[in-house]
Amino acid sequence: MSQLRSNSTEEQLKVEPTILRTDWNIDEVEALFSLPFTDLIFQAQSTHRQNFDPNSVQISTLLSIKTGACPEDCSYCSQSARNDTSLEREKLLALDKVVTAAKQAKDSGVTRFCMGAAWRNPTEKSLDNVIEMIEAVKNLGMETCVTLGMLDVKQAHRLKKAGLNYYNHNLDTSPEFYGTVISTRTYQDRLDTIQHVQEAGINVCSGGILGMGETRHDRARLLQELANLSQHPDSVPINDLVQVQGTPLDGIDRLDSFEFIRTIAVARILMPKSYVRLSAGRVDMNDEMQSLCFLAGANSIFYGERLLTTDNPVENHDDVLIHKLGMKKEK
Ligand code: SAM
Ligand code: DTB
Ligand code: SF4
Repeated sequence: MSQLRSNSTEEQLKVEPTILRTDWNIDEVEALFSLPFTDLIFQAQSTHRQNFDPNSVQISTLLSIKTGACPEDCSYCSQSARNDTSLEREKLLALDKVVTAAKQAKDSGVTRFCMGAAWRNPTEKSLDNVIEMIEAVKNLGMETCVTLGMLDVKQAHRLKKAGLNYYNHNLDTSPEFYGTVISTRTYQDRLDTIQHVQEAGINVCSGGILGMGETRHDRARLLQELANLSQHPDSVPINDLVQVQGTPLDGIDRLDSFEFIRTIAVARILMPKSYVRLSAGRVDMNDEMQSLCFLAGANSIFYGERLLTTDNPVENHDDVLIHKLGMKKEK
């Protein structure tokens, strides 16, 4: 005979109607992380179903428009001039190359095109060039996203005027762990850029990287910081560290898969209406793990065989997985 659930379990599984909170305290966030795995996934999936079509996945394609020689010292990054990686540097791409790549992405069903530049921040001249790219990609009928480093208020407004849809700027990790990963830009600098983007009326894409040697407390603090911004980011990329030879973080112990999935689930619960993107690191995840991430509330991926400088699953593999799961690409 099946056993009846205890009242306390019933309590844990009760899903409240969606309220967008920006006042999460760390004990609440850590309590979510500590739930039994199936209870956590159940709660995340229930939240997800209240706010999204659970079988739909948003897809974006990335293009590196300026590669390498970055003055920042992010210890995970292939593009920092301080990291001795084998990456070939490239100046800002010509407009026609960007348009060709965007057209290709559009032909394979992608609706959002994201352009990334290895800058600490854009100069006014380089922003002029990026604005031309944004306008050209928009003319193809695609949504645009860029990630260019720090922005001041005026630059954020210029991008808004150009019609930019999303700006990606990650917090990367907790404020406490941050200093062990990057020293050339402060956490507050990142918060300031996000605020400038939000105030200009551009959708914010902000998340972080897991598997850099941080603790569960740091992962909880990262999500708490994101969820307690004055407005939740519209999209929250959760990256699994891609270990790149020549970077200080190469060779670090990989994060346990269940801990990664738990982090996705907690992000979904804290930020119920945000797209949670299963971002870098998918080449090292099997299909079952990615499926659990979708079950935990991830509903967006980068699609196409390159991220910025590293590999991503080939399109055909993602198409087969999406089909196998009975999911569809969001239009
Ligand atoms: N240079 C700009 C900046 O850092 O703001 C924009 C591009 S940067 C490559 C965008 C984001 O990619 C970083 O904030 C980081 O979260 C993520 N990223 C970079 N290298 C990564 C890696 N090896 N593994 C996982 N995520 C990575
Ligand atoms: C984000 O959070 N992940 C993307 C996007 N925003 C720009 C970048 C991932 C980069 C992975 C390492 C690389 O390919 O260089
Ligand atoms: Fe430069 Fe961005 Fe890489 Fe940091 S993450 S080194 S800022 S390209």
